Amino acid sequence: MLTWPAPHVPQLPGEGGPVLVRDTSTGQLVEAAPGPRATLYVCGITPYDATHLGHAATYIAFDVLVRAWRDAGKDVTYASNVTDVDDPLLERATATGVDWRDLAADQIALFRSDMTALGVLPPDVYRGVVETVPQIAAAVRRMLDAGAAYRVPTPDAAGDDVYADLAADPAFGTVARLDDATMRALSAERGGDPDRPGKRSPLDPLLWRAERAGEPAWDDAGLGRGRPGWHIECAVIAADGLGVPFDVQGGGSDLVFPHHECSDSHLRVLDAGSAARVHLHAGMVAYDGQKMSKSLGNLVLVSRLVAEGVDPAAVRLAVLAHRYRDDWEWTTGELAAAQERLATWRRALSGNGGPESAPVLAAVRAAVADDLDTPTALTAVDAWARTALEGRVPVEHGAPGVVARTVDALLGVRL
Ligand code: 5CA
Ligand code: ZN
Repeated sequence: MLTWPAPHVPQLPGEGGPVLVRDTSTGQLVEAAPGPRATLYVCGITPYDATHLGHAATYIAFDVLVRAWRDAGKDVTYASNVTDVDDPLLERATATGVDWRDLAADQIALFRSDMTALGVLPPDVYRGVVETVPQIAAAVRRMLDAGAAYRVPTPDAAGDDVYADLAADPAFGTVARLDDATMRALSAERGGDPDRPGKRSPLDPLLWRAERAGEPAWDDAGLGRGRPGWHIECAVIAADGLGVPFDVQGGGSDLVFPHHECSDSHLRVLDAGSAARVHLHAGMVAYDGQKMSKSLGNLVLVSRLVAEGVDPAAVRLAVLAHRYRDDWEWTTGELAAAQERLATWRRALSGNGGPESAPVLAAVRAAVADDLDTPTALTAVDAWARTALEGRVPVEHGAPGVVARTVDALLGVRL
């Protein structure tokens, strides 16, 4: 799958230190990638509606992680997916009378232009489900052979659906650590089918859906015609792209359960016990009092803001003003505050000299390394800009250049 152009990342003096993040599963602060390599998988979009600010916030959060790792001298491999065939996409295509492939292609193109505008570093491995069907089918067959999956006859299809047998994985439940009733409720709410007759256990997730009339399907000699389930897609793309175990599994907090719980389980079953080392989740961005979501339609679109003439750097600053793991609500006030901050920074950076740059670089580095604390990073730059504009301190020649490169390299904000 085509990505988008990589923004230029300026070089900074010195090197960043270890990046600590709070693991969703344990609540502990841990080093995100202890070795010289860093591997990250972030769940990509389901392209049935335009990128909204919630998606943007999640991808900006992981972009800050990648930038911090690169600044620390790590060799980073970032993998992501596009869920370019799945129920919500097919339902939207049917409802609007558009071919599902055209709907996906249009929305993926829009996502690329949004990510480009926001200066998000593109993934190194970027794969759609459609182009990965043979590998996913092979993984499902391996799970069947290993006794970790089973077939469920389907009255409305020629073939069988295939489900994962979660009883084959003793570690199931260790990602989200939820009780049974909560898991069941979230499964029903987020794409699962706990009440489907014929399953061994209500939470067992779909791996392969036998062809139904009017739905896209692919041939597989072992499984019959059908299409992949959701969680197995991310397990296969992550394992192919990064190998296992990999360092960080990421996405928005709506993916903790069942999605990451199940994709990790599939990874463990397929690859002898290992999956992601750390789980990291971004909070949900709300609008008009509810989680911003394509299904509710309460969307603030990045593309619309940009079309209205809003500087994408201001959108990025508005997002970075919040701790990535907090839930927060987008308001017009958020944007106005970010625009004002951007204008102040630009004024402060317009001269050749300014207050000492090294403490700002150190403060921004320390803040992002502390569980991606971007609000504190912004405050450090604010303080520098305020002092610069007051103009009462001894001036370091070239300081604005270093501060601008710090903000660009570590926060992705182009001044
Ligand atoms: N394709 C799947 C993941 S494999 C999917 O969830 N797609 S999505 O388009 O619905 O979401 C894309 C990413 O944006 C996911 O990481 C999701 O957790 C995140 N996301 C969705 N809504 C919000 C929101 N309101 N705030 C923050 N992040 C969000
Ligand atoms: Zn995913």
